[in-house]
Amino acid sequence: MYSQVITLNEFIIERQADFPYAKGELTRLLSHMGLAAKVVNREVNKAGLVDILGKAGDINVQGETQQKLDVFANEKFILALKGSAECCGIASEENSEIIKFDTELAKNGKYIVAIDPLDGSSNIDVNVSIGTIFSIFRRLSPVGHTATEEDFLQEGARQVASGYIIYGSSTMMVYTTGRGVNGFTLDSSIGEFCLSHPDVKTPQNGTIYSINEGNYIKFPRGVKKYLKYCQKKDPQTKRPFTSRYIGSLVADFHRNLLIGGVFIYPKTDSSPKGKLRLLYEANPMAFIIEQAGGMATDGDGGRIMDIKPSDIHERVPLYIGSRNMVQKALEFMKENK
Ligand code: AHM
Ligand code: MG
Repeated sequence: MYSQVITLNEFIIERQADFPYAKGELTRLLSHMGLAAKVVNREVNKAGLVDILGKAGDINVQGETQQKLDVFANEKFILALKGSAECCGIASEENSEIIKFDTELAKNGKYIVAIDPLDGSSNIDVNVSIGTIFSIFRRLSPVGHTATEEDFLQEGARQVASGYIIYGSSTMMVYTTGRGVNGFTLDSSIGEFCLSHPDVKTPQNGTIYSINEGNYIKFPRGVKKYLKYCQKKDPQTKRPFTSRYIGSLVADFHRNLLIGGVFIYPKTDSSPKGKLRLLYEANPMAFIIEQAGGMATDGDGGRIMDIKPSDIHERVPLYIGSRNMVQKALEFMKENK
């Protein structure tokens, strides 16, 4: 049976019409992200062959040094974004400073990108899902010059697009430009991301909570109490909830987005800002969850996307997912200060 397949590129070109003044720059940028994702996906799929193909640092048959996968992913996304000619700079988890492109073409790019090229990298060696997370802003500095740090220190509410790629049992790209959330699954037989999850909406209520309970002793009182609430039997609210934690933000987030749940990475006494990074982990996911009808806060009631960053690698506590679950967790936080 023939059914109409919409590829990522067709979809983003079609969607350009949603922005009457758009000149196709964001479209090109997003399609370059999709291309780099395919290259990284190919390498991720080979990760299990490391004993055959060689470890990071080894020389392969072509005389090239094998790279660590996160370094490889970082390079591929940087190359793709530089080549897109729409992006003038990048902030990456892999680089302590921002990367300012200095070619004439790139200096004329209107956008900057914050990226975690390979999130959940501790899961690579054990064949568990990993991902890429990205966030796109319009630059503040004048076009024609190199990017500045201020370009990256904007509130998440000013993102023009964000997304993630999950390298899992299938590879998907999920993104938003502020007009809903759409997901594309990579069909490796044709090498294209195809629209598989149009207009994703996350359930208002879920039955999954995702948190690293190994850190329980260090959690704020409100989180401890919320966890007890999740575990308490109450058929009316479908409790006890199910605990699911992969340790790859992209994979935990993706599951909860589709079937409903809450993901929490709270602050602790030893990490007063939590672990996750605002620019390339919390903000892009917050944009997606809000567009899907969910919610993202820092646990003190502040909206993630309202935070004005002061450092490109700053961390933030993250409570994200189904609206009613996040709100309930916040209630516990407020009552147990
Ligand atoms: P990474 O960017 O170094 O991979 O760390 C981020 C990851 C997230 O994907 C995940 O949610 C979290 O760290 C897991 O941390 P922990 O092992 O402390 O639970
Ligand atoms: Mg990360």
